[in-house]
Amino acid sequence: MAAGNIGTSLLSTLLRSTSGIASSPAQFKPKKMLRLYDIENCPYCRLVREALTELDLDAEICPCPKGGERFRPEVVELGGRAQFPFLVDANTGVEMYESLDIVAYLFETYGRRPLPLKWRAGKLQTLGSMLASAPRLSQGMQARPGIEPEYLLELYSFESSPYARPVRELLCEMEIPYILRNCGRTELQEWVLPPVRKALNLVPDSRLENRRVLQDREGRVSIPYLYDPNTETGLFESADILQYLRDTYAG
Ligand SMILES: N[C@@H](CCC(=O)N[C@@H](CS)C(=O)NCC(=O)O)C(=O)O
Repeated sequence: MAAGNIGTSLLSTLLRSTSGIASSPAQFKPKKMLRLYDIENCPYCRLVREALTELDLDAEICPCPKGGERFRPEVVELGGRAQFPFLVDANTGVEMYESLDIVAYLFETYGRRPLPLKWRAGKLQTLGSMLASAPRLSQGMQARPGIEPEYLLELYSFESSPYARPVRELLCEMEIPYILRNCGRTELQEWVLPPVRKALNLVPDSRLENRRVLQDREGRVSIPYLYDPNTETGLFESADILQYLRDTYAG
């Protein structure tokens, strides 16, 4: 991946340095997958995805970039207006706008714990998220539709990963829906970069199911990881994933 691309992605990560990285899994997991109508570089949507990472909740992401026609009409039909994020929870029948309300809802319904202090200063979080969106300019904002896959792709990601962000941006621009498999960090060893981990033969014993699945399936955990059930392809490395998506699903 181009150095500038990863550089600005890293800057976004640093600007939200303590958010969307570490997980403290929700006590209660939804039976049916949550669905989030989302724009990757929307600062409000970012807050919801950060909370999903922090609670270790997976979600089906329906990308709604500006100019997109694949999922935006569904939101207007369900909620009455084109505003994002929009959460649909088939477990409780809840459908809601407003990022901070959604975050509070997720902590209350699935976290079953008081809203962490930082989330109570909601407006500050929104401001921080706006700063973090700035370096990425319009990446992950405007539609460049790709072919819609038959089965949902699965992306193993955590919100603040500078390498996962460009992948989510491209999926958003191409309006490719996917299952966001959250892989936040719970162990100290997970802060060690994968190549160093490999050299030192460190295998963190994660508490998170997604990380365990990845370790068992592929013998290592490195984020992002994309699994495409349509072609039975599994890929690490953001540059390879971006190339694969363009080669396979460009419109
Ligand atoms: N107060 C709302 C603001 C949401 C908002 O303004 N989202 C923008 C995207 S960043 C939007 O929906 N714009 C309309 C559009 O993209 O068509 C929240 O926190 O969720």
